[in-house]
Amino acid sequence: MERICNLLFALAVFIMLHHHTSSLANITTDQAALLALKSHISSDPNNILARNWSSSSPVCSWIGITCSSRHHRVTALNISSMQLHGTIPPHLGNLSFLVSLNIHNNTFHGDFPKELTHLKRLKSISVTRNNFTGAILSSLSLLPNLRFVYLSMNQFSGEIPSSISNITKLEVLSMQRNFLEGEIPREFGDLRYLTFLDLQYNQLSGSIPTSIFNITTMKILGLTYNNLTGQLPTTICDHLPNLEWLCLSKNYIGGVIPPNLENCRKLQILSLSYNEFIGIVPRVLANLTSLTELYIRALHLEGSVIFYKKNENVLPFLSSAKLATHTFP
Ligand SMILES: *[C@@H]1O[C@H](CO)[C@@H](O)[C@H](O)[C@H]1NC(C)=O
Ligand SMILES: *[C@@H]1O[C@H](CO)[C@@H](O)[C@H](O)[C@H]1NC(C)=O
Ligand SMILES: *[C@@H]1O[C@H](CO)[C@@H](O)[C@H](O)[C@H]1NC(C)=O
Ligand SMILES: *[C@@H]1O[C@H](CO)[C@@H](O)[C@H](O)[C@H]1NC(C)=O
Ligand SMILES: *[C@@H]1O[C@H](CO)[C@@H](O)[C@H](O)[C@H]1NC(C)=O
Ligand SMILES: *[C@@H]1O[C@H](CO)[C@@H](O)[C@H](O)[C@H]1NC(C)=O
Ligand SMILES: *[C@@H]1O[C@H](CO)[C@@H](O)[C@H](O)[C@H]1NC(C)=O
Ligand SMILES: *[C@@H]1O[C@H](CO)[C@@H](O)[C@H](O)[C@H]1NC(C)=O
Ligand SMILES: *[C@@H]1O[C@H](CO)[C@@H](O)[C@H](O)[C@H]1NC(C)=O
Ligand SMILES: *[C@H]1O[C@@H](CO)[C@H](O)[C@@H](O)[C@@H]1NC(C)=O
Repeated sequence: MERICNLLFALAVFIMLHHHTSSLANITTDQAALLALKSHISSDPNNILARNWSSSSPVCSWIGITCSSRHHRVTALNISSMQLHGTIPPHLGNLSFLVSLNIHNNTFHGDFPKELTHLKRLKSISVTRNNFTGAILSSLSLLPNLRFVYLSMNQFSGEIPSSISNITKLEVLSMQRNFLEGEIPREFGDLRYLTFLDLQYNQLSGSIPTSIFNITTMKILGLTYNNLTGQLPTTICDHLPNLEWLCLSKNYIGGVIPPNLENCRKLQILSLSYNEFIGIVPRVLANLTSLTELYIRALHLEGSVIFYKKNENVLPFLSSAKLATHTFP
């Protein structure tokens, strides 16, 4: 009983505090958060923020800041490509009206503060091309409105949290060129609006979860340069009517190349090189009329490299070619 009461009390305090902070927050709160960010920037070689983000001018006129006219609060922060070096302070989590956060192509480093999960209105986050380290926050799943997540080209490590599958509106997830390992969470199959999944250049292992091939909205699936094993399902394209790019080169995927690929009618780029496929290149791939690029490199194929571009009708020749069991020396 006592335990339950304590929990109820804690909950009540939490609700009060939450209510308290959000009702009193105003543009002054946003200004304080942005000035905290400014003070965490150790290098600003072009003096962009140093000159422009001054408390004597209105926050909404600062470079990279967009405010909503209705609430007069900061809705977008875009300080991309400014050669800024620094860390992200927890205060950024106080920008409670923020919808879009774009700091790509700077050299921010350190951890991603967990306070960013207070940004309940956030739809889009881009931190591509920075120097962030540490694990991908599993608590990103607490941001119910996220649709676009760009975390590529950093030094994030550890496993991909399966809780990301709880971000039900997610459309784009880009985590290329980090140090992610472990398996691709099979729960990703629950992401019913995902169109773009880019996990290339990591160290992911295990087989590709079959559930991924059930995401009918998927357009771009990039998994090259990982340690993926297993085989492709024979029904791979039964539920992928919109797939345009399937990039799987440089893994350890074996078995045959499924003739079912023919059913990905919109496929433009198919890259399968440097895997452990055996057997033949299915003749039916010639039926893929949208295909502009095909990469299937295998040792036992003539010239070793196969690179097909539209209008070079090499597919009939390929169809009977034998693929080696080991394609990379
Ligand atoms: C913001 O709220 C504080 C009190 O919490 C108040 O002192 C301040 O004047 C307000 N600022 C604006 C711009 O409304
Ligand atoms: C800051 O930059 C914005 C956008 O370039 C500009 O409109 C504004 O006048 C600048 N403010 C100051 C104080 O320099
Ligand atoms: C962010 O700012 C950059 C540089 O000013 C600009 O090119 C880009 O379009 C902006 N992005 C967004 C989403 O506003
Ligand atoms: C990154 O920022 C630098 C410096 O502002 C700029 O020269 C470069 O074009 C940017 N690169 C990308 C990919 O945005
Ligand atoms: C990124 O961090 C690594 C070490 O973690 C460091 O060696 C490298 O210089 C950093 N890069 C930049 C551009 O700051
Ligand atoms: C998704 O959220 C629900 C409810 O909060 C939770 O029970 C479940 O474990 C979460 N799923 C994952 C994969 O984290
Ligand atoms: C990935 O495969 C390479 C080459 O086989 C190996 O050196 C590396 O340890 C593997 N990494 C992981 C995380 O399994
Ligand atoms: C994929 O979808 C089909 C039909 O909607 C279903 O029968 C199958 O269980 C799903 N597979 C996975 C791995 O989710
Ligand atoms: C697909 O290709 C096969 C053999 O290459 C051919 O017989 C068949 O008619 C084609 N199907 C379609 C729908 O074009
Ligand atoms: C919000 O950010 C925290 C750090 O996460 C600060 O401690 C608070 O002072 C700040 N709140 C306001 C109203 O600025």
